[in-house]
Amino acid sequence: MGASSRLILTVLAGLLMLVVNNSASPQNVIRMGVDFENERDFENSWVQTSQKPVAFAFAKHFQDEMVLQRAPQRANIYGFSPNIGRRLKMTVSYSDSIQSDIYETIVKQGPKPGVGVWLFTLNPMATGTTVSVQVEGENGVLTLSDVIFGDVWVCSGQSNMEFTVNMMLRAKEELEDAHNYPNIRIFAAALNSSKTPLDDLLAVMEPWSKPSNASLGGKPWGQPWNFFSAVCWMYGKNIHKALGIPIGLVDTNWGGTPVEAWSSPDALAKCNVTSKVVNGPQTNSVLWNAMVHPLLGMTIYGAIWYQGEQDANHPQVDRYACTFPAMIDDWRVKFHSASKGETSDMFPFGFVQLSASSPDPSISFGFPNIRWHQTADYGYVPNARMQNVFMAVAMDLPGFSSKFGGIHPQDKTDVGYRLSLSGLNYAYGKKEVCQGPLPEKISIIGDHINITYGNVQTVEVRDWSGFELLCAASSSSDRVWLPTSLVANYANTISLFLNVCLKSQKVLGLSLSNRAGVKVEGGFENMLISEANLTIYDTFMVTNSMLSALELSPYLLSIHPI
Ligand SMILES: *[C@@H]1O[C@H](CO)[C@@H](O)[C@H](O)[C@H]1NC(C)=O
Ligand SMILES: *[C@@H]1O[C@H](CO)[C@@H](O)[C@H](O)[C@H]1NC(C)=O
Ligand SMILES: *[C@@H]1O[C@H](CO)[C@@H](O)[C@H](O)[C@H]1NC(C)=O
Ligand SMILES: *[C@@H]1O[C@H](CO)[C@@H](O)[C@H](O)[C@H]1NC(C)=O
Ligand SMILES: CC(=O)N[C@H]1CO[C@H](CO)[C@@H](O)[C@@H]1O
Repeated sequence: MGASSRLILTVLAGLLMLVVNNSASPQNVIRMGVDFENERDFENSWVQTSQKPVAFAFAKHFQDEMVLQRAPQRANIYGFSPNIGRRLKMTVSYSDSIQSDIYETIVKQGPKPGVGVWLFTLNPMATGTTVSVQVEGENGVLTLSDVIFGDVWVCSGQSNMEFTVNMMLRAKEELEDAHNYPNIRIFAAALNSSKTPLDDLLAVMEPWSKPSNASLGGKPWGQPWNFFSAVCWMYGKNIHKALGIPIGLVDTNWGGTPVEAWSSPDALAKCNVTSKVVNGPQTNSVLWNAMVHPLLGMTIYGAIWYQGEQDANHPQVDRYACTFPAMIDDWRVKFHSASKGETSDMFPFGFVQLSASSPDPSISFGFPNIRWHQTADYGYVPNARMQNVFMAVAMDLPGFSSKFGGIHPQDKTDVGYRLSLSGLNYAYGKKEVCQGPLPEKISIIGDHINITYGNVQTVEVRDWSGFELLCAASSSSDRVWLPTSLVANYANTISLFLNVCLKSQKVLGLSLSNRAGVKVEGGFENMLISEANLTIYDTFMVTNSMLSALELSPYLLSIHPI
């Protein structure tokens, strides 16, 4: 917008304000919908689009029964109109009061000729407030009914996020229980891609609904990969039960897609991703364009993510350490800007660390690398690179015999529960045990090796067997995993027999069985740790992050109550 037209609009807005303030309406005039101070940010967020949403309409994800973001954030409601320059009036009516609030805004020129866009920013609304909304334009009235204010979470990623409630273990119990949570509302975007960023979803897979056997279980009944996401549901349900607040879940995910497809060109540029591979929904930025960009103006509380499998096999798997954190940064910047500052530019972002995919330790599919890179190579989150980011470990919850394939574990109950504990701790400031113990120090004396954990007072040992040491001679090909056992455990230290390795051998690694007694995939050979870093016969201290890479942490203190 040029300086002169900007000035004219500002004057016009002033006049409108006067008109409204001087009217004798009994309704409260809360706030002008157009906030000219943030105009430029908003403008920048509406970029070129191939769509022509010329009808007077809400953006597709504004529907009856939706959740809008509660106070202290202010929710945005937006849409399209052919009548640029036209004044719009929005009435927000409370379900429990005769009061209503009036808002005003003006349809602005959108990025495409003839396509106007409008946006209202509501007053902060208390938790649980229920309203109906009317937007009056020249061509009619748009309405939203049964809108409730709570926290809005976006759920994204690939197939393990797409994986539905009706595919999970305990599906029957979940579906039978669903109707008990009318203040959790669910919405799923359709699977669509686009070469250019879109301002509106192309289609909706599941309209905003209250949870029920049908809405959570998908239609037609039993069809997998439909709706609704099991991890998204379990996460939202646990947060709802813990805090008692309405929760809106916005499901936008697509199986078999890499992080690059969900990343804007800005995010990819940060990691020098320049490949121009065009391959359906795996193409760079196409899901960002069609399934994230249209949502940016909506005020949200946070996002959760379960993805990485598609990047594990990539020849440049190691760039995930850059692309994943860069995508999180970029989403935060863009949601913040397009929501006119209502969505935090550091909104909480939670993810599930990849589970094990094969019981054969020689088969790793690059999963250990991705697990490591999911933490920006720190081994834990939050960390200096990934702030306000939290995760759930899933390494010990594999689904080797899952009927949907070994990379799709069916136990989504535990994963969703762990992620919600982590979310309650990091996104809501509750004190929850949500981290496994992180090894801080390794010491060797004689034939014992001590591992001391830094972030816990006591380590609970559930099984004294199941430990293995990776013994290696000088040649790197000459390595063998040999069983060993605990000899003692002290408050936050465990002590293991070391002498299963020969005196001439180095100890390169240590592994622990999962709670089902299954040796999970992943030797230390797969990790980004060279032999030199792990000559622990010679070195008493190894860094925290290096040891976390050994994936010791999930096993000794399970956060799951058995
Ligand atoms: C859920 O819906 C399916 C399909 O309509 C039906 O077979 C099943 O009995 C329903 N379950 C409950 C608890 O209503
Ligand atoms: C978007 O997805 C829906 C649902 O799968 C499909 O019907 C529609 O054709 C898609 N639109 C485009 C433009 O791809
Ligand atoms: C990207 O390329 C530039 C220029 O070659 C280089 O300075 C920068 O370190 C690279 N960044 C990454 C993340 O590889
Ligand atoms: C292991 O830790 C225990 C408890 O702190 C200590 O008594 C023991 O000497 C340690 N052993 C080694 C080999 O460091
Ligand atoms: C983290 C760390 O100490 N890395 C070192 C591992 O060993 C290689 C080879 O000696 C070093 O180059 C790394 O700096």
